[in-house]
Amino acid sequence: LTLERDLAAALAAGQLQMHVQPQVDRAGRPVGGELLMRWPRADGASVPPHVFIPVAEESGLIVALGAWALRQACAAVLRLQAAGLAMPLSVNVSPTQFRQPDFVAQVRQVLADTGAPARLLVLEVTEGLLIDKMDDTIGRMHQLTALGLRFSIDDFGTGYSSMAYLKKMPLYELKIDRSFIQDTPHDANSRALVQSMLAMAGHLGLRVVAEGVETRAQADFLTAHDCACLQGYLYARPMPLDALIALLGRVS
Ligand code: G
Ligand code: G
Ligand code: NA
Ligand code: MN
Repeated sequence: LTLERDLAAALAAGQLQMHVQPQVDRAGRPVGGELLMRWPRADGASVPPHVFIPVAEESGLIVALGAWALRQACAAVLRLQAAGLAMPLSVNVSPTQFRQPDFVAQVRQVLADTGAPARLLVLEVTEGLLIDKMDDTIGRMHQLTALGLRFSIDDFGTGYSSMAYLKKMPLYELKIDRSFIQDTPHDANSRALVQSMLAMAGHLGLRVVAEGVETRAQADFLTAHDCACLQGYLYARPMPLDALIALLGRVS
């Protein structure tokens, strides 16, 4: 309860931050990024999102938090574009946020308010979104796709949903969960699963991002099996947007 109250206060006081973790292509060139929320507390301690996001989900605060995240994502896309670094950015959308009756209207409004190009925004949703009200979810996804946004399935392979949704949904991308990447290439089962996910995505025409790439051996295995995009500590940790702009400015 204290955490919930502190989080609401931090949001109101403008103390939350959005960091961005670059995503790179097979040659290691940055091609996009994922926005990740950060809550640095006044006392110097930082509360990790795997602690505060579930609290926000429980309390409903995720709706306000998610609206803020979406606005931040639009601002970040515009700032990158202004720096000559136009690239798509992904933002996590929680199931509760997505199921708000006015979610599509909210997205339309934030695009109109900010002038951010929808084609540079990717919404990351999890398989948990697909457990119920599948038709409603798909309908919304089509409405948002019509606005120009794209969808990514986050933590792919860890949900309990069937794969039937893959043939019904307007998807752009799968993100292979880092638990599979972690045990690749040394563990034969993980290797087989990653290879199968890459092949399946290829046949479905979906882009794949491998999450949590930490070692050269993992990157080599993934690129050898046609993984288009890699994200992880091997390349960069999540960082403030200014740091990314400085980094990319030096590279290009
Ligand atoms: O940033 P990582 O370091 O610790 O994130 C942990 C978890 O928090 C991940 O599951 C991630 O998807 C989630 N998360 C991070 N930022 C956001 C956000 O802006 N919105 C939502 N809904 N989840 C987020
Ligand atoms: O659930 P989601 O995929 O949105 O969360 C991304 C999470 O993964 C964030 O917490 C981010 O900080 C973390 N992360 C990103 N790259 C790496 C990595 O290479 N290794 C590990 N262990 N975590 C990572
Ligand atoms: Na994510
Ligand atoms: Mn993920």
